[in-house]
Amino acid sequence: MNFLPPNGALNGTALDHLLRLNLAIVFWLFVAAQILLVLALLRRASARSSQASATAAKPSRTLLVIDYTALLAITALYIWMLVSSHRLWAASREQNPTAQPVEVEVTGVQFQWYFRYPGADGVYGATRPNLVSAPTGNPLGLDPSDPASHDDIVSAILILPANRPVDLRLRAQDVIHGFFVPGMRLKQDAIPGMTGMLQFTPTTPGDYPVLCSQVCGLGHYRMQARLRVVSPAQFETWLASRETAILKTNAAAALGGSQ
Ligand SMILES: [Cu+2]
Repeated sequence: MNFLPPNGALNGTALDHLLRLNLAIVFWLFVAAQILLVLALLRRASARSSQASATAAKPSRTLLVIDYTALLAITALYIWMLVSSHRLWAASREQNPTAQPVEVEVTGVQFQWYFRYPGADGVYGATRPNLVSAPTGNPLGLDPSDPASHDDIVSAILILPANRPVDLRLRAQDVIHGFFVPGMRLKQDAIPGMTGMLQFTPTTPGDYPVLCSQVCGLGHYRMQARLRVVSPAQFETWLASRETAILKTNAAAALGGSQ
């Protein structure tokens, strides 16, 4: 039975495996706990009905040893679950150290996701909260006085090349949003005033929904975007076309300003 959406990330299969294993472990622990609970109730009921003395109902030494051994085993199991999941999370960073990562900044705003690419200079331009103005085409508040901001690409769709590691910077403008891409097995909160980091490697081209997993306001239900994984060549073409469009807009603005 597969209850998960199709996976498009490099470490998705390992994450799915760990998720299923952890679910199976906690399921059987739950079943065992219920059985023990019922057995304890039955034992107490039979002791009462046979009018046994209080000493007879006392747990034996063997039972105590079994109890503490089980407790230690369960603690060790939980520690193993914690360590194995953390190791897998950390491994996503080291999967392909030779390939140059794609850098994208993700910003959550009520009720929209914005994706910013640093452009040809590889540097994110400065942003100022007082310059934020979605109606005039500056939803992130890019500061035009910072030259590094001139080639920054702001997009409503997240386009990424297949088989290249991705470094995401997570930000939020207003409230806590949850960046959630089920198809990439990614989920992390975007918190105002903090920059979160997230790494993954998309492998399978296609479209994947980007959701918000935190109830962030009345429009939370429509806070959806799209991740499109394309071939490296298609990605470069898209980047170049966006760069050209931005340079044209900048040139037109400069011309308008000088007149
Ligand atoms: Cu949200």
